[in-house]
Amino acid sequence: MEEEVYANVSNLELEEIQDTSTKRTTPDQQPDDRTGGRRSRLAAVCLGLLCVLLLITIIVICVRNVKEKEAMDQTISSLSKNLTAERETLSSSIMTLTEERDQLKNSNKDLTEERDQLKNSNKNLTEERDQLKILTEQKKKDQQNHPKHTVNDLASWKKFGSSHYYISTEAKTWDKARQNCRERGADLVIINSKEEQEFIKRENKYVWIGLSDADEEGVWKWVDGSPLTTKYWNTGEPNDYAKAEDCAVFKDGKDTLETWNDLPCCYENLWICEATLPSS
Ligand code: MMA
Ligand code: CA
Repeated sequence: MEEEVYANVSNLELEEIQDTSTKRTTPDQQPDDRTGGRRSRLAAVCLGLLCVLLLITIIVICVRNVKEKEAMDQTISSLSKNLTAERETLSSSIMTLTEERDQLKNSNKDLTEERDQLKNSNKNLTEERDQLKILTEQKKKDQQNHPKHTVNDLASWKKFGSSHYYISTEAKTWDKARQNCRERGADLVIINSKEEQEFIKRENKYVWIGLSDADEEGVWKWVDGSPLTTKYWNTGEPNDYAKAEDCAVFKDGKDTLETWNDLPCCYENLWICEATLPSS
């Protein structure tokens, strides 16, 4: 039964199919079918062409992309090379600068030490100089207070009162004469009594004495700085002749006790030194 039913159905279907195919191949419908076939072929060709065009476009884009990527890669690698080189240069110059800085630090340290040493030695030298100054002053004073001359020297000096007197045998200017007296631990004579004036007059010598107004015209002072009180000026003296006479001389061959005259200090005369013995 079942088989019969299936067979009937199959027959029915077959008939239907045959009907349809008979309908399609109707002679009235033939030109339409040909045009449709041509169209679909044309469409297929167009589609194919489009596919080819698309493929070509895709290939072109791909090639271009690859080329661009290559160019970009090259640029990047050259940039990175440059940067690496620059970084190396910079790091080497940093190293050099660091070394230089360290050297400068070192030399600065050395110079600071040197400066401190120089400061120290300057301080020491200044102290030494000041000590030497004091010693020199002291020596000068000692020389004045304790004459250098020995007993033998003194034999050629003339004693009067508590002083010894030396009369030179050569002539010098007033300043040089005074210097010579000081070198002998004495100074040019200071006459501060009538007895002393008489004593020197007896020597009968034309000699410089320790009296001058070189510091202030008309103000006569002895070499120890004391002012002139007891005076033995010759008549008309001191006259500061030609406004050029600031040093006093003791004239010989005078009848009176007034024997002094003022003369230009640059004249060369004998001189007389006076030394006071150390009190001890
Ligand atoms: C004169 C007299 C002095 C003066 C001397 C200078 C001879 O004396 O004027 O006072 O000092 O000349 O040579
Ligand atoms: Ca004079």
